[in-house]
Amino acid sequence: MKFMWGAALAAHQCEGAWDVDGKGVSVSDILTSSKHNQNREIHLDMQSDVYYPSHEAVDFYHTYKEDIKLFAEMGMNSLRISLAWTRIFPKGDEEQPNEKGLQFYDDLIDELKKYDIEPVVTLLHNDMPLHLATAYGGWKNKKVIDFFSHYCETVYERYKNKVTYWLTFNEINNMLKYEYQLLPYLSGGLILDEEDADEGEIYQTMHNQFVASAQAVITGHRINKNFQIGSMTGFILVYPNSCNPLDTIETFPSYRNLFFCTDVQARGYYPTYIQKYWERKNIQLNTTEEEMQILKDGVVDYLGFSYYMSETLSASKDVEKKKDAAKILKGVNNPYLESSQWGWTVDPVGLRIVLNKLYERYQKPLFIVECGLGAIDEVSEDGKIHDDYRINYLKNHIEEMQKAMEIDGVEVMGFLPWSAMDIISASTGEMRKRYGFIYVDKDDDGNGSLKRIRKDSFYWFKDFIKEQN
Ligand code: BGP
Repeated sequence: MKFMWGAALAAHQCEGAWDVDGKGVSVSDILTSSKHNQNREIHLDMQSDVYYPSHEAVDFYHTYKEDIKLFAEMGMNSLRISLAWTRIFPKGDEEQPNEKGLQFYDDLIDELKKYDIEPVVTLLHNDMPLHLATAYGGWKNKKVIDFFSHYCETVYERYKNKVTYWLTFNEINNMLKYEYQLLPYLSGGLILDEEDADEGEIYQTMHNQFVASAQAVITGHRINKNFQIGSMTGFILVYPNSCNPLDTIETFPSYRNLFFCTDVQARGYYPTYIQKYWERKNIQLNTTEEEMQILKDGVVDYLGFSYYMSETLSASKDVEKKKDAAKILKGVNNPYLESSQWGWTVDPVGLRIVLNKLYERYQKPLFIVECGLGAIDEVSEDGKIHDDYRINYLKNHIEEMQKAMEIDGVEVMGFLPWSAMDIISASTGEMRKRYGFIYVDKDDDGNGSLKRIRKDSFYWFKDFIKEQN
């Protein structure tokens, strides 16, 4: 396969059509937008006066043909999509799949193939069936592993001759950012009380996800030995604030939270540092020998990851803490880096460092399946969107990736920036936090024609991809 130049999307952020053709309700369908609340909130009662952005999103469900035509015009040779589990098994625990849901993805994948765009398919991207969260407690319940396995087997069988590249779960490591309840909810279907996360429960939930992910790798390889199945980790690079050795020690927990996930998925066992941590915290996971064997047998073929930013940690208590809107970043301000309008640091060199760290550790192919700049884009008087800031962001990140490949010898499969077109932001539920190459006319109140407009970055990426061929 040649290098993959494309972009990424996720079903619940772009498709809309949340209750169409038999689709069930997913955990992301009952979240408010931060327009109405500072943080996104879970509304189990489905109040109709609260605006649920993913209900319509950017209506990709109905517009995918025109949108894919635009992606093809850009010259993309690949596109990361995700399947909405709820289109295929509306509640998650059914025996029989919903044919209309399966057919939708058949049509979508065929449309991509028509333009020689390789689909890279995420099996679960933050939208598990709500029923599995409310009736079973989400991923902390091991029964969910079996439901997920049944879902994976169904879609593998259905698309085995059309799809080669798969990603199992999106960013399991987000479970550990439980100060922000939204993340364990989206990732693990855990409905937590404020400030009341039980760490043991978080790790148990992750363990069940790792087992399900490894099982998905095993099943996938049985169904089609050519499948390439990867993990997907949200990678935030961590720097020590100074050359004080204690600042480096301060980075250990953050690194361990990241590497413990990639270690399990790429090596197939829990590293000693995490076992020691559990011992200290008196955390006892419920695991079986069979599950540990599944982890071993189900190591991934490649490591997918998202990269947006880095954070800087200090051992000193007297330094001012950096704050970002979604409470995702920890640590202190880094004077060498600028930040996005949402407080996410912009650190292209960090991408080269991440690629090196991952490759040194695993010697497995790496795949950048998300990277991008969330910004407020304005339509200028000339009707165009002059997003030179996004062009710079992407150009700089690509340059660093190329250094990692050419100078450092890192094996990279592709670069799929976030996002192919403007879609709903996962952390804030907003439309105004835009990442796309294609502008979508919709505002945070849900108004707008949904018209698509090519941004300057669209033309830039088109030319860039052409030069690579
Ligand atoms: C990743 C998620 C995506 C995405 C992206 C940008 O962690 O996998 O779904 O949305 O972050 O984040 P946001 O939309 O919150 O700006």
